[in-house]
Amino acid sequence: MKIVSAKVIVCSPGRNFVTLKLETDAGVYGLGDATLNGREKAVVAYLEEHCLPALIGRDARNIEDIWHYFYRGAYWRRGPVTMTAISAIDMALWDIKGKALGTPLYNLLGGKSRERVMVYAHATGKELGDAVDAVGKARDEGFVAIRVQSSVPGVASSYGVPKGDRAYEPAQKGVAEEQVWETAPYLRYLPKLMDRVRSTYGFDFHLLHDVHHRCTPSQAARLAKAMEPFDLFWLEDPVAGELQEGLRMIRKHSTTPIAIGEVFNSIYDYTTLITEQLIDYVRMPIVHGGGITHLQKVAALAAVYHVQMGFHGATDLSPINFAASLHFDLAVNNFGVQEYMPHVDPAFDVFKVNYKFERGYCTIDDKPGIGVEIDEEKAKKYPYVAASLPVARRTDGTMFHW
Ligand code: CS2
Ligand code: MG
Repeated sequence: MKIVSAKVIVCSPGRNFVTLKLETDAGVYGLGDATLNGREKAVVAYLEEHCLPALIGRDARNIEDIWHYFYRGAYWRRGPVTMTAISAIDMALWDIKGKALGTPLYNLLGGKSRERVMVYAHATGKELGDAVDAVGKARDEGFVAIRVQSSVPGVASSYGVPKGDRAYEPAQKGVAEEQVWETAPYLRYLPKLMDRVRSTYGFDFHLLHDVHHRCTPSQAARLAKAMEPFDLFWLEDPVAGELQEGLRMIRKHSTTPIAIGEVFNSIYDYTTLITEQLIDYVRMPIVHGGGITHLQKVAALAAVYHVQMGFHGATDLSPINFAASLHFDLAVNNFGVQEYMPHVDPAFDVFKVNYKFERGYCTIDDKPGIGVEIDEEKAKKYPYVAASLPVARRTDGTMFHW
């Protein structure tokens, strides 16, 4: 089964998405998500200049060999752009394999370990009261896992709070917006927010929070300990994860479960974190972490150390990635939770999806492969818009983590 054509489809139905389409001489084609928020065109160039020509003529059935061809063959190892390109190729090849065999992707990953996938909602508020109300709304919608974020009094801008009434989208047109952040008021504020949530709604649902890389290891250790009375399902990205041993400090002081790695892109970002049991959940998504082939290896290593999967699932990852994540989540034994941010309606004008949300869980149908289709004519209606993620500075102007 030879690959006879390969192309990249860029569109912006509500936000930018990059999709790879591989077609074979058997008339079967596959789709892969290649979206990297704020760096979309870098991945497009990487694919078009350095991958697509080398894909033509290859046997689409040889997924493992093609993965290593583009990983080792690049010579320059890893990084988000390279690994997102490899992820898209890998997803498209698994999509082809499922379609060629007439079976949904989860069947190729060991079949179902569960019938549905627990997902978590985003509950966000400009003020503490709004955030608490948003938790109530998510509970009314049936979510059993809810992430809560809010603005921080005295801090100019906080992660995760939408502007106006629009759906949350961090990337804004043009050059990066410069936001101002301070961690000290956040450390004082967060326990108040969590206390209000738990005292309002109790403990019969999973409560999550995303620190978004903004503590030092000692601050994170202090925060994780302060969270213990609120029984979090996880505290996400407590520190910038490049320094894997930085997580040791947190583990020494707290039993609050830790999730990390939405900005990671290979198993090597996790080796210390997993083998020293410094984390509880893997966040690295299929679209940035080397695809299904590589995430299988990550999940297997994680399982040995009692670490579970908790894929990133923000709306800046396309519906193709979300569907692939659901297949993966259905199959792995060490599944934790799946992030679920519904895409805006224009996205579903372009992407025809095969999954649905129902009272706190997602299910996916038995279409062969990943099962999402792209309407290329509709995609042309939504041209690419250059956009950038914000940057963050401290109040004295020092560059910080966004
Ligand atoms: C966040 C993301 O969903 C999350 O956990 O960390 O919203 C992240 O900020 C965006 O995906 C960045 O593009
Ligand atoms: Mg996050």
